[in-house]
Parts: sequence; structure tokens; C-alpha cells
Amino acid sequence: MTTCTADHLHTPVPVPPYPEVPQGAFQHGIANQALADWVARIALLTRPDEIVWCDGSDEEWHRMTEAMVQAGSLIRLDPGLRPDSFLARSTDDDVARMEDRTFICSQTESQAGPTNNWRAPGSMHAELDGLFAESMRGRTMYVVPYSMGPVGGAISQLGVQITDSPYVVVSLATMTRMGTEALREIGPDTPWVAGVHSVGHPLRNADGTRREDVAWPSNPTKYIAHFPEERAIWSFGSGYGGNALLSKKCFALRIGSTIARDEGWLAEHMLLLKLTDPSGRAFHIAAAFPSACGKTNLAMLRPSLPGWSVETIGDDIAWLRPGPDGRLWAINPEAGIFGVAPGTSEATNPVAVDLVRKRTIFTNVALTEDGDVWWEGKSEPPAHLIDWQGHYWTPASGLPAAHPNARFTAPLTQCRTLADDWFAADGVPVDAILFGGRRASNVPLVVESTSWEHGVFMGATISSERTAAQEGTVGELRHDPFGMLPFVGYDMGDYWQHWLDVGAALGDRAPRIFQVNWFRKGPDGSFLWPGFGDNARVLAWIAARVSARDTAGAVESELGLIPAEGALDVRGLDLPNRSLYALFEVDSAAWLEECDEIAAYFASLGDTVPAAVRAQLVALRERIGEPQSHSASSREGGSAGTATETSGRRAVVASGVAA
Ligand code: OXD
Ligand code: MN
Repeated sequence: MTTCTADHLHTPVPVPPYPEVPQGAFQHGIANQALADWVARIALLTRPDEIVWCDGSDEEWHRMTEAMVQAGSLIRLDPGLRPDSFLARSTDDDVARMEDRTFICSQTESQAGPTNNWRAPGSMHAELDGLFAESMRGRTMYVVPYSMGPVGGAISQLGVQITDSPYVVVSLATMTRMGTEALREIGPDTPWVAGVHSVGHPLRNADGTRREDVAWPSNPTKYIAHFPEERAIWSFGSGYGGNALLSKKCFALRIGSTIARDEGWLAEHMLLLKLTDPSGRAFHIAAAFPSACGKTNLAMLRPSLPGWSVETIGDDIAWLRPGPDGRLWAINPEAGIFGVAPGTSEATNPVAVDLVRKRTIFTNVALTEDGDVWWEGKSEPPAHLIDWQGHYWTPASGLPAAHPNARFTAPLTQCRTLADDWFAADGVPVDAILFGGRRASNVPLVVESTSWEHGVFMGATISSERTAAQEGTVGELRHDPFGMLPFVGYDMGDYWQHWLDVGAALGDRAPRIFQVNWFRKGPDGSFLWPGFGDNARVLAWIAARVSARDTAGAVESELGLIPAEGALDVRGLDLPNRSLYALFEVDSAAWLEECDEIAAYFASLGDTVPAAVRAQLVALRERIGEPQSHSASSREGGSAGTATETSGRRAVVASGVAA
């Protein structure tokens, strides 16, 4: 494995003594010379007033949050209502991940592939060196060592982020296993991923005069640049979320996916949960969805089915690696939750509501008059608030009080449904993988793939309605393969091939793959499926399928295996037969259109799309055949009998499961 060396920094200056940089003495427990050299070189480039090595202690967290309150960059919430909790407000040009400012700087453009912005590493380094030059004047440069995954675990990896943002430091303390213990793991030859981050707002001008600080420093020029060959990330100008907490999307997914490709494992945008059935049998499920499509809610689901339980292991990222027993093992590399606040309530996610009751940093939510937080969907709107931009707000203001991508950052250990497995150094064996998106039409509630290749096709063809987590028009349908469109650190077709290769290596020990969609709508535009706790009904069917040796509980449809008569437990649900039918309906005309659309998408990705994935599209088209005329009235008629007249195979489902 490549280690980060000083050569990667392209700063031709030698390293003179810099007071806080240990010069070979390693008094901070640094046993890695490349790390000490790198810190010195970044300091020489960025010229901070001081360098602080973060230890990850509680004392450090309290000291830093208090200093930020004093400086006006955090607002302390009422300690009685939300102990140790704070509100940060960003500027309105720094509110989400910026995919158009995100670059993969591999040696060649084709290595980055058509879904990534590419820049040649030399030219990007040259530009970044110019931007970072003296960018930390007047500020403290923090050196933040961290472990992704349990320190020393078989799947875990190490990283060090340099940043001039104390907000980033306290967030990383929550989101990762940060501090001295992680630093001690970095031995003389231990690989680690380097992250350099500056908000780009120095506090002293070139002539030495003082420049005012602001509550949310940032820079109009923004870059989030990845150097896969160097295993390094450079981020400039933004302080927000995935742009600035480099452990998350930048390391755990973009650089992580390239490491995973090289080493034969998977770095994925997946939640991880433990499902236990009434007999006590446990199943581990990893599920990939695009951003803001309900991963956090699913990871913290309260099953509506008696006797079933769901425990949380992760809500955003999973690293999955073939274990010594030939199965796929997974960890959540993160230690905290950076969750979307709007829409989170006692009704939708009581576990998350409880999780943020203390020691939480809220960003861009509204402030109540008693010093608590509020966001759309939390409760009835209060009569007045201070909105996320610091302005007086009433329900008549006509604008959201919280930004739609407002977030909370809280430790996973505060999650009352946290599974003990989260602590397991080497992770958990995965029984099932789910792929989902936000689709109003076409995609059924649940479908099981008939092979690993078919499952890879399901992942490759996820498309989803755009949400506020990324910039762009909310609601627009976009392809988001594996929920990883913004996160694959190399060519998309090669990434699909890598999935095929991992499956081939796992052979019959590979987890089963399913596609789910909680968001299908009926003709009146309302959701067909209740979602939330009732999604456990789908998980229960998936668990039954994982336990089944044959096709028990499933029947074939054009898209794959769907629940057989009586196999999906819908007892107690107020779900008319016609809705159940519509949840599984395969409209052949619409699917033929979707096939054309998928073919065009594959063509846009170029010739690295694997033949096995293309073959799945051909096979799907053949299964769908000629468009069938399903009249709207027969669909809406919705009795089991009506369904039988339109399609023999689907009839089994529609007539049976409602019983
Ligand atoms: C996230 C995202 O923040 O996917 O998790 O955008
Ligand atoms: Mn995410």
C-alpha cells in the first residue's frame, strides 16, 4: 500500500524547525516520519500562528466549543433543554456538498471516468498550493488523527486531517474515533490517508494587518480535490459537512473506494443494521440509498411487527470486506451521525430525536425563544423563531425556518438502538444487501435479485429523485448507481466490474441482493406504502428469503422475485388490495421506456460498463417483452380478481398478501 510521503506535497522547500512540529523527537507519540514531515510542510505552506495536535479528549471538546461560543461561531443551546449542545449557522453559499467543485485528480482522465470532474494532479496541486499559501495566517492549525472503524480493527483505516476550522475539529471528534489512540496506531510504516483543509479566510493580510473573523469563515473559491494515487485529499474554501469533514465522503467513500478496489473490498454509501426475528435469529443488512432517502430512518427503525427488533450499526457508510470464513464482513467506519434534521420527529424517527437530546452540534436549524432548536417537520411551528440565517421568523414568513439540508452531528453511542456489533473490532457478517431510491413510479416495493450479477444491475440502475443534500433541482430524477454517483473515486464502469469481481470471489457465500422502494405513489399522488415502522414488514420478508433454501415465499416477476401469496405480512395495515397491487405492478410500457433510458445512460458511461451488466439489460427487456395494456380502470379497480385478469404472475401477489 502507498504511504503518504512528503513528495506528494509539491512544496519544494526544506523543512526548517517549526516550533510545534516534533522534529524527530516524536514527543506526541508520532512514530511516522512522513507524518511529521507532512505537518511541517503544510505549516510552511499555510503559515498558521500555532499548531495544535488534537488528543480527542472530552476536556478538549469542551474547551474548544466554549472558545467558539466566546468567538461567536457557536451558540450554546439552553443547558437544561439540550446539555452540551450548540447551534452553528453557515453562510448561504456554503450549505451542502458541492459536487461541481469536487474533483478526482487521478493520473488520467479516463481513470476518473465520465461521472467525476477530473483535473491533472500536477495542475491541481499547483493551483491549490497557490490557494493554500498563507491561508492560515492568524489562525491555529489543528492536526487531527483519527481511525475509521474500531482502532486496530481488521477493516479499519487511519487518517490525519489538518484543518484551520475548530468547527471541523469538534465535528470530527464526534464523527470518528479521533485523537491520541488513533495517532499511536500510526507506526513507522502504517498507511494513513492525508487530508488538508482550510476555510480560506486568513486573519492577517499579507502586510500583517489584522482581518476580522466571522462566525462562519469560508472562501468564494471552493475545491474538494482527491488524489487517489497519493491517498490524499485537499479541501479549500468550504466549512460544511462532506466538503470539510474529510473523513466522511472524501476518505470513507472516494479515496476509500479506490483503496477498496486495489485491495478487493467495498467502500459503500450504506447503512448497516441488525434485524432480529421473534425466535432470536439475527440478520445483518447493509442498504445503499442516495443521500437523504431515509438511511438514518431505516437504520433506527422501530418495527411495527411484534417480536421483531432493529438495532443500529451505521446510518451512512459501510466498509465490507471478505473475511477469513469467505463471507462478507462489514463495519460502520464512523462514530457519529451527521443527519438531516428537517423531517425528523417523534413520529418519523423517535430514536434520532432521543439521540440529539445532548452533546449535539446543530447546523442551520432554527432557534426557539427558550434556547432550543426547531426544524420543519419536528412539531407544529412555534409562533416565532430565529431562522437558520439569524432572522426573526414567523409561520407567515413563507420561507423554511431551517435550511432543508440542516444537520445534527451527534455521537452514535447516544443512539438507544445502537447494536453491540458497532463495537465489534472486525465487524459483522452481512446476510443481505439492499438497493433503494426515491421513485414515485415503476420500482416495486421489494424485489429480490436472481443472481449476484442481477443484483449488481439493480445497484447500477438506481435512479432517484434529487433531494436537498446535494445542490441542484429537488425532485428531478437522476441516475445514482449504488447511491454512489458523487462518491465513487474512479471510473463508474470499473466500479461495477469491481462489484462483479467481489461477488465472484465470494461465490455462494455472497449475501443476497434486493431492491426496495418505499416511495411509490398512486394515481392521486399519495404514497402507496406507509413506510417507517412498516418497512419492517419488508425486512421480515427479506429475512425469510435469506433463511429459505429455495424459492419459498417468492414468485417470479419480470424484474426479479417478489413476495408470494401470504409471504409479505400486511396484517393490521389499512392497505387496499389495489394499493398492494400497484406496489408491485410492472407496467411494461413504462419499463420499456426505462430500459431505453438505462441503455442511454450506459452509453453515456462509455465502454467500461461490464458486459455482464449490459447482458442484464438485454435479459430484462426480453422478460418484459411487448407492452401490455393495463387499463387505468383495471388497476384502480384493484380487487384481486381484476389483477388476475391483467397478469398471471403478479396476480399471485395481489390476491394473496393482503390476506
Ligand atoms: C450525507 C450525504 O451527508 O450523503 O450523508 O450527503
Ligand atoms: Mn450520505
